[in-house]
Amino acid sequence: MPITTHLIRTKNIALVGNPNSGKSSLFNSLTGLHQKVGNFPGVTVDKKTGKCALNENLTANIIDLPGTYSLYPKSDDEVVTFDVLFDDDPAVKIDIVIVVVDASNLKRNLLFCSQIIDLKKPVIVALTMLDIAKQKGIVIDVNGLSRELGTPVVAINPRNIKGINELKKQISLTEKFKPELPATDFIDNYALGAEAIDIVRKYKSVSSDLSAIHFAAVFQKLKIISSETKEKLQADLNAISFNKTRIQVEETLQRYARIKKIMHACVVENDPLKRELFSQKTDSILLHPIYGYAFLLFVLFILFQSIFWLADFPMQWIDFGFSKLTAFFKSNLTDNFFSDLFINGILAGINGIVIFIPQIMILFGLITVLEDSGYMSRISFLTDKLMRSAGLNGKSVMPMISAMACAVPAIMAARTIENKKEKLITILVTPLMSCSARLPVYTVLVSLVVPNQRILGIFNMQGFVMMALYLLGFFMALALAKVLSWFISIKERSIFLMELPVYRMPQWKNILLTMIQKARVFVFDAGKIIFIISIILWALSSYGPGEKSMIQKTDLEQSYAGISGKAIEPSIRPLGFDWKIGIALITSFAAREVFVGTMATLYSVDEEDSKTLRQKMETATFSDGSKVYTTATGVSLLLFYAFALQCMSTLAIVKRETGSWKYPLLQFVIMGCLAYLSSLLAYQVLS
Ligand SMILES: Nc1nc2c(ncn2[C@@H]2O[C@H](COP(=O)(O)OP(=O)(O)OP(=O)(O)O)[C@@H](O)[C@H]2O)c(=O)[nH]1
Ligand SMILES: [Mg+2]
Repeated sequence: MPITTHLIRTKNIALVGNPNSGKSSLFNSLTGLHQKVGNFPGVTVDKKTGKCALNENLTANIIDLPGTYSLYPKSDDEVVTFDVLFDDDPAVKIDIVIVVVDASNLKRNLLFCSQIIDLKKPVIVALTMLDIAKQKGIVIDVNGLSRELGTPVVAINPRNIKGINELKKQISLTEKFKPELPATDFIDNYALGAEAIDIVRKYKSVSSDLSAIHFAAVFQKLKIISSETKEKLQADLNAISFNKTRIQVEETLQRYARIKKIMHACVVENDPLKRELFSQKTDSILLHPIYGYAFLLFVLFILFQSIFWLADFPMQWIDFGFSKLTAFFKSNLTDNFFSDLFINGILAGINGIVIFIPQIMILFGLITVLEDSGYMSRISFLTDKLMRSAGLNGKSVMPMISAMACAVPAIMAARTIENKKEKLITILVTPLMSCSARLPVYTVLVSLVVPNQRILGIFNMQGFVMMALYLLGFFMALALAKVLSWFISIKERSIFLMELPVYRMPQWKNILLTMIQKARVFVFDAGKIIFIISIILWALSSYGPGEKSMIQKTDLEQSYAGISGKAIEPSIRPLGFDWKIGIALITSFAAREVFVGTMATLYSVDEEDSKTLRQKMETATFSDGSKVYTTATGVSLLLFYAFALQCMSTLAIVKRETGSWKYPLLQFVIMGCLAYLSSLLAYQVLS
C-alpha cells in the first residue's frame, strides 16, 4: 500500500484591532476555546494562542492580542501587541495579520487598520459589528472597501459564527497565493520622514517605510536591539533632528484625510442625528447624576442579595447530601487509619469546597452580565470622580471591580492604565477588594454572627452585611490609595479617556460557560490546595509528639497542629481568637478559602457527632468556658480576613507585573498590619 505523507503546515496569525472590536470573540469562534470576552475596552491584556484547522494541509496558530488604538503604544497591554507585530517577541513570528474592524466605528478603526496595511505584511480585514452599524443607519459597501484598502475584507459576526467560514477560506487563499501587497502605501509614508527612513534602513531590514518610521520612534524601548546600536542610531537621528511627534501628527492628519474619502465612496450614513439610539436613551438615565448612582447602588444590592438568597437552596442540598454521605461511611466503614483519613480528612475537605460552588457561580454569572451588557464601563464612568479624589482614575475601577471575582486577573487588568503611578497604586490596593475566595469565609462567619432574618419580609440581613463587607474593602482600598499617592513620587500627567460601548444583550452561552469554567477552576485549583492542606492538617491534628508517636491518634490539643496553634495563641488572643482559629490563620496564608476546610477538618477530628460545622463552631468555648464565637470575635475575624493578604498567587502576580519583590512585600506588610490592628480594635471595643 502506498504511504502518503501529509505535510501539515502551520502559520501564525495575529488578531489585532481597536479595543472592544470583537477580536477575542473571533478567536473563540476560530479556535473553539473560551477566551474571556466582555463588552468594554481592555478585556484582553495578554496574548493567547489557540489552534485552528484551515484545511487538510494547513493549521493556524491564532494569536489573540490586547486591543490598540494606534501604532504607538501608551499602556503596557498595548506593548504586548506591538512586540508581536514588530517581531520583538521571540516566541512568535507572524505570517498573516487579521485586523478586526468595528463597522459601527469605522472611521476610528480604519486609522489603525491603515497603519497595519502600510506595514506591508499580509493583511485580511475582518469587519465586525455590522448589525450595530445597521441599527445606526450605516450601510457599508464591503467590496468597495476592499478595493480602496487593497486588502481582502470579510464581513463576520463572531457572536453567531456568520462569515467565519469565508474568513477561513480567505486565510487559506492569502497563505497560498501570497497576493501582491498594495503597490502604493495608504499615504505617502516616505515623504513623511525620508531622511529618517534612509537612516533606519542602514541599521535594520524593515518591511516598509512606515515600519522604518515606527522603528525610529520606538527603538529605544525594544528588547532585540543592542544598546550600542541604539546609541549610534540615536546619534544619526539627532543629526537630522528627527521629531517623532511632528511626524505622528502629520501622519494621522493625512490618514484621516484619505479615510474621509474612502468613507465617502463606500459608506452611506442615514442622518445619524435623527436617530437616538437605545444606548443613548439608556445612558441619559443610567449616567444621570442622581438616578445613575441610585441605580448603581441598586445593582450592587441585588448582586449581594442574590449571592445569599439564590445560593441558599443549593447550598442546603449539598450540605444535607454530605452529612448523609458522612453518616453512611461512618456506619459502614471499619474504624481504622484509612477510613479516618477518608472521612475526616478527604471528605470533610471536599465538602468544604463543593458547598461554595453555587455562590461562586452566581457571583461570576452576575459579574459577567455586568461586563457583557456594557454596564461595567458605566461604573467606571460614574466612579471616576470618586477615584480621582483617592489619587486614582476611572480606569482603576475596572480592575477593582473584577477583583470581586479574583485579584489575580484584576491585577493584570491594571495594565490598561497608562499613568505609571496610578497603575502601581491600583495594583497595590486591588487585593483589598473582597474576592471570591473570601466569600466562603464571610459566609460561614456572617451566618455565625448575623441572625438569618429578613428585613421588611424580603431583604436578607446577611446579604446586607455581606454588601457592607465588600464596600468596606472598596473604601479601605481608596483610603490606602490616597495615603500611597502621597508617598509614591512618579510624575506623569493623567487623563481619563474611555469609550462607552453600546449596550448589548448579554450572551447567555458566554455567561453559562464562564460560570461553569469558574466553578471548575475553583474546585480544581483552590480545591487542590484545600485538599492537600486538609490531608496534611488531618495528619498534623490527629498525631502529636511524645511517646505515642505517629502510631496512635491523640487529642487535638496534644497534636502537632494543636501545639502550633497554642504557640501563636498569645499573640492572637487580644483579637479574640483561640488556638483553633490560630491554626486556620496559619493554613490560610496559602489561600484564604482554606479557612473553612481547616475549620471543618479541625472540628471533625475533634468531635464525633454529626453536627454541621456551624453548630460546632457555635458551641465552641475557650479553656475558661466562655464562648469563642461571640459577635466581637466574629467581627474581628471578618475584619482580619477582609484586610489580610493571604494569597500566594496574588503575591506572585504582583511580583510579575511590577518586576520586583519590593511591592508584594510592602503590600503584604501593610495589609497584615491593617488586618491585625483593625481586628484588635474591633475586638477590644466590642467585647
Ligand atoms: N452585536 C455584535 N456584537 C459583537 C460582535 N462581535 C463581538 N461582539 C461583542 O462585542 C463585545 C467585545 O468583544 P470582544 O471579543 O471581547 O472584543 P475584543 O476586541 O477582544 O476586546 P479587547 O480585548 O478589550 O480589546 C462582546 O460583548 C461581544 O459579544 C458583532 O459582530 N456584533
Ligand atoms: Mg479581547
